[in-house]
Amino acid sequence: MSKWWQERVVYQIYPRSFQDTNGDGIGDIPGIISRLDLLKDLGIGIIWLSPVYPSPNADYGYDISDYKGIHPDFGTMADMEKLIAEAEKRDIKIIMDLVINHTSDEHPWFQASRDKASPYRDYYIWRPGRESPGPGRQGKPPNNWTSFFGEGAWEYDEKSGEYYLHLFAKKQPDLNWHNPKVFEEVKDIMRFWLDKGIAGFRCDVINILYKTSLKDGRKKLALTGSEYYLSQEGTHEILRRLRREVLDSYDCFTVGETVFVTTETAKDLCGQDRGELDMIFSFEHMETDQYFVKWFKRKFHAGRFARTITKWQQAIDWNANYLENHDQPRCVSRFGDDEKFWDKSAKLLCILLLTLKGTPFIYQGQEIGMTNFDFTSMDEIRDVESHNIYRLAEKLHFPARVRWNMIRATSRDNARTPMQWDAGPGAGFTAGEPWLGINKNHEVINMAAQLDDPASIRSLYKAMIRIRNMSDILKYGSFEPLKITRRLFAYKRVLDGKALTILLNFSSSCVNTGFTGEALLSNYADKFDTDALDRPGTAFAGRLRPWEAVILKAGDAR
Ligand code: ISL
Ligand code: CA
Repeated sequence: MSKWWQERVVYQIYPRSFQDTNGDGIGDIPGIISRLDLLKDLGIGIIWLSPVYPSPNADYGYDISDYKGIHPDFGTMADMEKLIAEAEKRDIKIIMDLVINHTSDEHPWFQASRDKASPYRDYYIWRPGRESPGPGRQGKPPNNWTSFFGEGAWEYDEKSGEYYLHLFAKKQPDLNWHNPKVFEEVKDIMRFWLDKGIAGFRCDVINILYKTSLKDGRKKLALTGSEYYLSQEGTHEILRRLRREVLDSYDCFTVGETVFVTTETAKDLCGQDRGELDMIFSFEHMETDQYFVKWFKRKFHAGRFARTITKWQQAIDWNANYLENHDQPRCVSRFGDDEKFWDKSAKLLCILLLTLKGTPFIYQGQEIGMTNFDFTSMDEIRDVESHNIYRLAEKLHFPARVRWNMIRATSRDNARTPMQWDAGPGAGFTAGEPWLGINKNHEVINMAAQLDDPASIRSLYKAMIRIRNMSDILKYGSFEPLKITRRLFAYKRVLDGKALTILLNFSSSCVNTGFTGEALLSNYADKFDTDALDRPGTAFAGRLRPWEAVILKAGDAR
């Protein structure tokens, strides 16, 4: 009944920022291999590797120019094969990023496709300009769609005299999923990696593949046109066919990154009877601290956050749970307190993530409580999205201070600064000049400082991963909300008459929860034991200290 990918915890690696071994300032595959023992020690069972394929890096690997190669910055195919083998020795499976909504404009398919007579023309979505008075005249873009990165979604190509669609950066042309040849190419790519021993895929923006029409969309603040491509039936059909024709022949799983899904549309993408994806990343809990788009920040409200998590826990059989990834600001800076209660709030978020129902995904650095960056200007930012949005805000006459605050709070580079291994000048990440600035707080927040400290954030992650791996209640128990206020998130996990109650205080003051019982684990402990759930606990009278998180036995309420 249960599947291996429900029993294991996933760790996401953003290779560029994980571990450099040759001093070029860029993380590489040998660096990942050198850290496998440490990941094993943490207790993870699956690695999700963000893209390592050749790419001109307009979007750092999410613009792929060769799906069957390895970017020389990261190493060679032999390094990749060694990584798969070394991981396997340690019983760690690897899933790779599958980016098939778009390619790089430097992919040979796209280069060929710029020629109208090429057999590759139809691999992409080309249209003549509107109101263009004649051949060779550019005219206006074919429709009013806007891209995820804030610009228009069409780019004019001089060579072929037409526009191509790009829902992300202009160096990321969208593939044409109406073309059966595209489908066959992707099947071939998937088999190539599965045959090498990959255990599945994280499928990038997978619910926007199929565009039903290229009509003008209803004008919106962001993503005008999305009604023609979000979770369309054509996409469902593609997913079912990829499952039947490729994935079913391997012992693997898929997790889809699905944008703008509701609990209802999500069920169609990952419901067990659908034969599409095994689980999905949804975004709704990540949107609870914003107004409409992520650049308009709204004060974090724990109640709103907890209600959203609860809704998804109850609606979906098996969620892909996450609080961080390479696109999101650091969770301790966002949902916790990265100053006075840095340690306790990072630990509270650890307990939340590992006690929810579903597969937990931990992002590199989260296990030591890495925080948002401390950059001071746009010159230090590398992310294309941040630069596009900054320019757009400039066009809209937003004052410089407002623009910078938007970027500072939301930039994807917050999560992409190099991994903080130690307090040295290159943070143990590189002996050279890092491709992206290292947070100055690495002198305090780093792996070396936490590894042997039994009370560290990292020690709690290690203990909680083992506890979850051993606990059927935490893996398979139902999720039942108990109480949600502005500060308190209380829920129960129940299996075969046994229960655990989880109490989380999302505030810097004390909270009376109204729950009493036997506390098995608290983030205030000075060491974290993996057998915490099996030993007698201590009496809990109902009061949580600032940012305290407690797991109670049986869940005796009131
Ligand atoms: O960053 C975002 C969330 O706040 C989104 O706009 C993001 O671009 C979207 O979730 C899609 O993300 C994925 O596809 C992009 C790539 O830039 C991201 O890194 C990737 O995770 C295009 O491939
Ligand atoms: Ca390197």
